[in-house]
This record gives sequence, structure tokens and C-alpha cells, in this order.
Amino acid sequence: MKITVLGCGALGQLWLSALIKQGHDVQGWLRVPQPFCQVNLRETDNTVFNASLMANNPDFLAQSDLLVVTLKAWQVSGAVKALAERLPASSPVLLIHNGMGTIEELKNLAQPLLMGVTTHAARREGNLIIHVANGITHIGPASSCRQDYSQLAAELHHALPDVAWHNDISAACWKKLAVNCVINPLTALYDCPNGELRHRHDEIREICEEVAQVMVSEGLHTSAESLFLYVERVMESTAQNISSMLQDVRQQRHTEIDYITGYVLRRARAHGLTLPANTRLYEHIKRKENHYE
Ligand code: KPL
Repeated sequence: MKITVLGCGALGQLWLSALIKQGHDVQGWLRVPQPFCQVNLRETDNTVFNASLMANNPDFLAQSDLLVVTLKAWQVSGAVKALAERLPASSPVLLIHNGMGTIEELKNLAQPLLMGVTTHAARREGNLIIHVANGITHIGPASSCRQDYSQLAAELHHALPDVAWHNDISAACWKKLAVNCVINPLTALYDCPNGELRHRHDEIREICEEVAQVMVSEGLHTSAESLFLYVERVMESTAQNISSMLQDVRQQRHTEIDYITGYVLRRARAHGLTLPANTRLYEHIKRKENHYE
């Protein structure tokens, strides 16, 4: 397949290297245009993959069978809209990011839209991307697109296993959203790795209770207890991680809070619910962002 990967950070380079190794014809797309993009990735088995790839080639984009988007949530809709005119209308756009709300922003996109959430962990160390842990990428159609792309999921699974196809992706997205609503703002608040939240049961429970209320109002089957247990599992399996939000805050970058807690608060308002714990966290992170130098 011909595939363009928009966003060449840790997750983008992980996908680029996996797709090349599987024999796909790929290019990177950087938001600041460059003719080449560098892939330097250390795999989970310590092998290193280096390549210099074509980037930002509009002719390649016009022939691409798939656009994979690995940008931060707040960068997605602007960047995708800017490329959509040149991408064939039949080529799907697969979004893989933390948080929700980009599907609504891209509801008028001509191309079929797919959403993905992943538990692969990758982080940057200088110029090297480290694939810290393998995981699962769940993908499925955005609500406006009900086509069956299970074959595409199978193709992606060969490149970077595991990939699971879901005819309805919303449960997987909300489950990941619940994890991010707890771990991301709390680690940014306490300036600690994920595992150090393990003693903050009461705060975690409160957040899970509020997110569960919204999820139930959205028609999903869940409970505060099952979210709590799931968050605890992720917290333990990523105990050494510095969450993406804490990394953003430490480097004074724009965070994904508007697409994580902010999205849950917007859905809560639509259902007439108020979420005091999530509101406090949202306001805290926004205050931090507003006080960057
Ligand atoms: O997705 C993550 C993030 O940091 O954004 C978690 C799951 C919390 C892992 O750190």
C-alpha cells in the first residue's frame, strides 16, 4: 500500500518503521514542511532501525491509499483539513491520538474517517525513539462512516501487531479516555510518574465515578468500579512512565486537556451533569498552561 503518515514524533516513527519493514511504500508528513524525515527507532528487542524517508511530497499524497495521523489531538483537525483536498476521496484517514473530539471537528471530511487508540508505548530520548512496550491498537469507523475496513486492520496488524478491528470503536475510545482523565492530569498536578498515583485511591475513585456517569449517559455499559480497576491496571503496567501530559507541562507545551477532561466535561454538560472533580483538574491544567513563560 502507499501510505502517508502525518506526524513524525514517537508514534509516527513507530508506524513508519513498521510499515516500511512490512514492504509498504511510505512517506512522512511534517507540519513544518521538509523534503525528508528521519526515523531512528530502538525496538523492544533493542535492534535499531534508521532510515531517511521522503516527506511532504504532494504527488505521493495524491496517490496514497491511507493517511495515518499521529499528531496530538489539538493539531489534528487543522492539519488533516489542509491535506484533505489532495488525498483521494476514497482513501481512509486513520486518527491515532489520546482524547476525543476530533471526529466531530472533521465531520465534513470527504474521506472515510477511522479512529484508533493504542497501548503501544514509545518515547523520545534525544534523536532516538524508544519503543518501550508492545501493545494493542484498536481501530474502527468514526460514527459517520460505517464501512468495513477490517481488511485494512488485518494489513496493519501484520506491520505492527496487535491491531483489533471494532465495528463500534466508541467503547475502546471511552475506556482509554477514562484512563487519560485520571492519570494525565493527576500526574501533571503532582509532578510524578504514573505509578506514584497508586496511593491516591479517593481522587481516582471520584474521577472514575464522574466519567462512568457520562459514559452511561452516552449509552455505554460500564461502572465506576470497572473503570477504577482498569485504571489501576494501566497505572501499574506504566508505573515508570512520565505521562504525555506531564511531559507537555514540564516542557511548557500545549496539553491535550481540552480533548481529554475537556471532552468529558462537554459531554457531561450535554447530559445535564456536573463533574466537580474533573472540573477542578481541568481548571488546574488550564491555569498551568496560561502561566507558561
Ligand atoms: O496514554 C498515556 C499517556 O501518558 O498519555 C498513559 C496511558 C497514561 C500512559 O502514560
